[in-house]
Amino acid sequence: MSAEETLILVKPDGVKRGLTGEILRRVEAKGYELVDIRLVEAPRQLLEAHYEEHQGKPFFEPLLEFMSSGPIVAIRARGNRIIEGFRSLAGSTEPTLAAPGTIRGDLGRDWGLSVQQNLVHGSDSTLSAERELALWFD
Ligand code: DAT
Ligand code: MG
Repeated sequence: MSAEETLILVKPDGVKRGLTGEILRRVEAKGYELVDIRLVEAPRQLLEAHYEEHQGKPFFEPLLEFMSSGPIVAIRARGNRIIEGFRSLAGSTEPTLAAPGTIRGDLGRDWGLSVQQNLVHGSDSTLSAERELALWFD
């Protein structure tokens, strides 16, 4: 299995709470390579494209509003099976249910809002990694 790349985002809640360093530390400690990194105030158009699979769902507007609420740290990272591997480091979508030891499980919780503010995004397949990296880095 050869190395692949994924898109990791530290979402506005993670940046605001000063957790960018802790999140990067976990990615690096796992042995993944940071290839590129940028701080982005994401325009709506970018967020709509990024989350196109969720258009029409009840949390879509709150999600875009949340993702527009502050800067995002976008990371291009590389490693063997990193797409699955980072999803595993991140933990499941709902921070309340995410396993201890994961980013969401250790550092996140439910804020009682209509959208999950769960600190990070990670691409979920090779296809979405390619698509998302092109959106955020090209
Ligand atoms: P993930 O970020 O784990 O890949 P996803 O792609 O299903 O999860 O959803 C994108 C984001 O939308 C997710 O990180 C938080 C929010 N979200 C998803 N499902 C939700 C729900 N049922 N209620 C509130 N927010 C939700
Ligand atoms: Mg997703």
